Amino acid sequence: MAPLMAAKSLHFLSIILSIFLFSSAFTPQDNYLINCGSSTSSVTVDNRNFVGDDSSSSNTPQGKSISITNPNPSPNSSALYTTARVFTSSSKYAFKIKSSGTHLVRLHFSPFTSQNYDLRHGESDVVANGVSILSSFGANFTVVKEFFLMVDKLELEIVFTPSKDSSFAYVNAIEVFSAPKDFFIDAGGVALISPNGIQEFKQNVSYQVLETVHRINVGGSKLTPFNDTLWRTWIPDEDFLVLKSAAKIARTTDPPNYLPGGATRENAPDNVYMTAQQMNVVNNTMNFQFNITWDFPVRSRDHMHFVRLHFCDIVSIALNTLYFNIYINGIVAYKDVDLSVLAFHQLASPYYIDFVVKDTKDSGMMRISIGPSDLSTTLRKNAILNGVEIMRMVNFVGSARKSKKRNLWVLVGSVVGGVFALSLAFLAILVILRCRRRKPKPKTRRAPSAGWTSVRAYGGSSDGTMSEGTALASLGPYGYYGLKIPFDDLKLATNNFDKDLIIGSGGFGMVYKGIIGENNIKVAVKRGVRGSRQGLPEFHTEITVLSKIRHRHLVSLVGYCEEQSEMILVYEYMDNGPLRNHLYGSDLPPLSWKQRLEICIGAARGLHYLHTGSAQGIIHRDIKSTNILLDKNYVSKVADFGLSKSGPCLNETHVSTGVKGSFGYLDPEYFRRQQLTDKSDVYSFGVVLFEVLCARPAVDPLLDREQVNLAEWAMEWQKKGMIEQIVDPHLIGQIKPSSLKKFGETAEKCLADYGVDRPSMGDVLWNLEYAYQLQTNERQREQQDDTGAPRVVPEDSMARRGIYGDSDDGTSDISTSRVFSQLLTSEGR
Ligand SMILES: *[C@@H]1O[C@H](CO)[C@@H](O)[C@H](O)[C@H]1NC(C)=O
Ligand SMILES: *[C@@H]1O[C@H](CO)[C@@H](O)[C@H](O)[C@H]1NC(C)=O
Ligand SMILES: *[C@@H]1O[C@H](CO)[C@@H](O)[C@H](O)[C@H]1NC(C)=O
Ligand SMILES: *[C@@H]1O[C@H](CO)[C@@H](O)[C@H](O)[C@H]1NC(C)=O
Ligand SMILES: *[C@@H]1O[C@H](CO)[C@@H](O)[C@H](O)[C@H]1NC(C)=O
Ligand SMILES: *[C@H]1O[C@H](CO)[C@@H](O)[C@H](O)[C@H]1NC(C)=O
Repeated sequence: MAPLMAAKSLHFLSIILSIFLFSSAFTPQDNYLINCGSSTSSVTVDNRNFVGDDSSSSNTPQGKSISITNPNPSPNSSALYTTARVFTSSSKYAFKIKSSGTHLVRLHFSPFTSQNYDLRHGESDVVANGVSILSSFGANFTVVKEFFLMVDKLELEIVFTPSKDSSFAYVNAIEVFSAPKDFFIDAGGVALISPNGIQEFKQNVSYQVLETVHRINVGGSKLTPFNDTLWRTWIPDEDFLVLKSAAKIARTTDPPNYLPGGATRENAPDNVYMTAQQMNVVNNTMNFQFNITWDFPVRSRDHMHFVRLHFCDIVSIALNTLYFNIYINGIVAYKDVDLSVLAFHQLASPYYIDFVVKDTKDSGMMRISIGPSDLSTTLRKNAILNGVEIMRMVNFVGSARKSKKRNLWVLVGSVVGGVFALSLAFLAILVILRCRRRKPKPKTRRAPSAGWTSVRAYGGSSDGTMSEGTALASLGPYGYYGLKIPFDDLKLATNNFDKDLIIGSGGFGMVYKGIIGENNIKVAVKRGVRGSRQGLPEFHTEITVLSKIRHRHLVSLVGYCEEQSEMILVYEYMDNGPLRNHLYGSDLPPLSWKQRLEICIGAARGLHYLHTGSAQGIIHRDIKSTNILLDKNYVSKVADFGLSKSGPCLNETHVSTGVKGSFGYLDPEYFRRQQLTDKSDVYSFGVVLFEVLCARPAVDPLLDREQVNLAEWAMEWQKKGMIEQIVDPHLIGQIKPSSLKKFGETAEKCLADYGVDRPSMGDVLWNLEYAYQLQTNERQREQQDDTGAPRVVPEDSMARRGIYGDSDDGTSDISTSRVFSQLLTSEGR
């Protein structure tokens, strides 16, 4: 009981720690919060301190202005709104900028009447670093205007000028602060939705100014600055729903699984991802042919908008069951969205997709719909949406305008009209590189092996395509010397990166199926997002690591291409895709117990080789069932070394780069020691073993609390000696009790809390082989094996032929001999 409790509390601790690690509050590098017209040194609003801007402070604007105070402040209203600064001519606030990049600018307007001014009659023209962000702006009630703009200089100037119809301008409060890094990143490839359909914008217009128009917590309640990581306000979606009865609110109480590469808490707070609208399907026989539609008022004609849609699959009970379409203004903007793939094969993992929308009509609305995809099965048709942000693309900073900047703020009133027209000529392409999402693929069909859409799916095959030899010095089967492959050949191999050939997507970019060389050999071509800063180190790591190792159970690198800022890795093709797809969440036939054991043994062999076989001792760091791929003969291979690090330098690099493993597989010891070791791989592999046995994801947030985490839940049953209770129903009656016992014990040892208590991969391999022997009882056949070296897994013919030379390091022979002798003496271990 005590160990169980300890394990549980440890697991709980690790959850707390992981929440802590992933959620350290955002602290902007530049952070100016001004309480305009106030002489008070500081007032605290939503946990932030706003400072006054009277003449004694460093924030005083240059130019003619007056501080005024509301003689009758409403007790309800914010402390910020009891004072205002009134400008009777152009006045300028100048903010020193420490960190260049996107900044948020919020201007608060809350009109009141003082002795000399009725602020309801004030109208402001506002220019920020030469860009007109507001023109003739007046308000009869409190309004907060929010802008995102790139500041790449040492100063941000905000100039207030009375509009030509008014004698004064005013403002109550100003916020200027740095946006989180990578909030918007130029990388090209965002979809532009217009009445002409979808186009891809290749222009790189990084200096766009965005004005927030709508920020919606779909299915949820109003969120105030107090609740939001960037002090934003989110409002409910109800009033925008065209047909309320089409939608039904979905809610979860579990916090979202923020994953590296996905959306962050800064993109939207937990509460946005914990609620959604889904299709209100009244009964199971009902026709699913309907959409959920929202209409958002916008300035439509001649305006462009940036739209960010937030998703988090809190409705599915299994992966790869939810497919839906997104329509914007009646155009298919994204067909067959598969959040399981986009969000790294985890449910309840936040993600978002960006669009640029252009409307030529004057409807005054932007219509966003979601509806079921043809890919989903009738029983599970659904569509969800968690959040919407719509931002008007205000302007651009062109070089021509920059040169005229000195006069600009005087002339701004007359310039503004032309600016709106001009802005049409410039398009913003704002992509979150971090999430590396690609533009929507309206015509993309899923590849025939539909499940083969792992985040970092690629692979090799063991079917003999390598048997011609890939010695680096000789002409390989692909017709190349060495590993470099010309870009043109890859274009040819993939039909110019044909979308229909996409077989996977994720972290690094897209994965295409290709046919290469004179022998028409199938390959997987992993093309990095161009200009991806984050991908480059992983790209080089992968080339370095993979080019050095050849092993039957490790995915082989065929070659790479680093021309014209392309980063492409080419692997052999793995016909049967990731192991996970054969376990759950797809229509693939279930694997037999014998097959599963063979697959686990193969993967263990590959890992064992990584840990011990090469000179450096490589730690994989991201072992999971999507990184174990199956070739056409169901031989398993470990894939994805992009995250691998060799042992010795791990400590420093790791701490500085943060958690890179996957949720649900991560070594709990990581939280104590901030360090991953080869025993961390053993832990992750233990989770995979239980995944194989129970055919369910490592983390399934929609299950009951005690079942959410597979490691925790399976360990409980294993320790009670009742593991058979949670075995995949497909395996019932197939597994011999002795084999199950051995397998369960092996997985249990892998999941020991402390690395030192876990077996080495060599021991794991040995025990799995024993479990296989107990299942198949193939003693006679082995004794007949005339080589005298009994094999328990399918014949390793290539190693026999010496193709992989000394890479296949012979440890397998040692371990199988041990198994053999153990069998002969009929002892357990
Ligand atoms: C102040 O709050 C009360 C209660 O919440 C509300 O009835 C009243 O209308 C509010 N007054 C103003 C001026 O907003
Ligand atoms: C505010 O109200 C005044 C008079 O009450 C009106 O003249 C003005 O147009 C209104 N302004 C806005 C922006 O609605
Ligand atoms: C948001 O913050 C307010 C306090 O301002 C709090 O009362 C409310 O419960 C919070 N809402 C959520 C959803 O966290
Ligand atoms: C359930 O579906 C049937 C068949 O489409 C339909 O006739 C019936 O009205 C539905 N029930 C409800 C409550 O909508
Ligand atoms: C959903 O909306 C789109 C765009 O208006 C439309 O083309 C499609 O037919 C609708 N789907 C259903 C099932 O009504
Ligand atoms: C586009 O953006 C990249 C990265 O931000 C930058 O290096 C490049 O100079 C930009 N190109 C243009 C034409 O602005």
